[in-house]
Order: sequence, then structure tokens, then C-alpha cells
Amino acid sequence: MARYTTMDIAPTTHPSVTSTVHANPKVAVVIGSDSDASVMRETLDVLAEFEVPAEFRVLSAHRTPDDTAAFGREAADRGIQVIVAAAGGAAHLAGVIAAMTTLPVIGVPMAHSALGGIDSLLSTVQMPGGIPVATVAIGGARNAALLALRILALSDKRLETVLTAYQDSLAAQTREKDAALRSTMSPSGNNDSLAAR
Ligand code: C2R
Repeated sequence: MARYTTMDIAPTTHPSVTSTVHANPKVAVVIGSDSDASVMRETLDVLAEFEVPAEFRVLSAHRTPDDTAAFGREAADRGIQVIVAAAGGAAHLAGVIAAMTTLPVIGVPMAHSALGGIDSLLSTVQMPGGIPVATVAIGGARNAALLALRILALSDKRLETVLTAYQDSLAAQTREKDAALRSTMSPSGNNDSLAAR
């Protein structure tokens, strides 16, 4: 599958954020701090594998509240269709963005605090009625991308086809593992070779 190269990416000129931008991004991946970047890079990588243009932003409901609100209000008009928002600790980023837009927002709780991400999980998932955030697992960068792709696939036949192929490949891998595991078992049920692992 083709991947985007750095040639496709141009830096933003905005002074207060770190950002990479494709010409016409469909997905925005927003992180509360650059300390979330190493985990959330996987979201961008999966989107690139599926050839979906994305942008990467550092925004914070706490530290850059005005920028965060402006981003949420303007995202749909810029052609963004899904927003992935990742934050750790007292994670309000996804919820605040969801309050500023009707676009689907996927929240990724990050495990950056002494509480191991339980705090950010609860902050992200326990939204008041009316302002939904679709929350994935703590550090669930890969599933955040795949959920964004499923949303886009509702109106994109190519994506639906490649997502189906992806799931078929997962099934094939699991069947291979099953076959490999069973081949290590003797007919009597004595699994010495497994025990030796
Ligand atoms: P630093 O590493 O910059 O101190 O940030 C970030 O997502 C990060 O996980 C520590 C953690 O603070 C989080 N953060 C939020 C928000 N902004 C930053 N939870 C927010 O707006 O919710």
C-alpha cells in the first residue's frame, strides 16, 4: 500500500502549534502536548497506510483554549471529516473540541500521569449527554485511526474495500497462529514443545 512521504507534508506557519499538514486533510489528529506524539504517531501511520490525508496538531483546552476553540469551530469548513483528540491526565481536549463542532470526535486517553491513564480515560469517556466523544482504549492510537477510517468508509467505497481486505488479513493471521499452535500439540494432548517455550 502506498505511503505518504515527507514531500507531501508542509509545516504550518502558526506560531503556537507544532503541526504537519497535508494539502486537503480529511482527518485531524490533535494531541494535548508533544509528549503524546510518540504514541499518537501510530494514528498518522495507519491513516497514511490507507492513503487518507491527515494533519497533526498540538492544541490544549487548558494551555491554548482559544486556539482549541477556533480549531473546533473551523474544522468542518476546512474539509475535516473526523477528529482524533488525544490527551493525558485531566483530559478535556476531546470534549471541548466536540463542543465546538458536529464532526465525529474520537478521544484517545493517554497514560502520562501517575494514575496510568485511568484519569484520562474517565475524563474523556464520561461526557455529558448531548456532546458525544467516541473513546478508544488508553493509548489506543491504532484503533482511533481504524475507527476514523470506518467513519470515512461510510461514503468511500475504496476505503470500505481496503478495510474489508485488512480485516480478512487479520483473520488469516489468526488462523495461521491457530494452525501453528495446533501443530505443536501431539495427538495425545502432550504439548511438550509448547511447554518448552
Ligand atoms: P506535558 O507533557 O506537556 O506536561 O503534558 C497532555 O495531553 C499530556 O498528556 C502532560 C499531559 O497533559 C495533557 N493535556 C491535556 C490537555 N492539554 C494537555 N489533558 C487538555 O486540553 O485536556
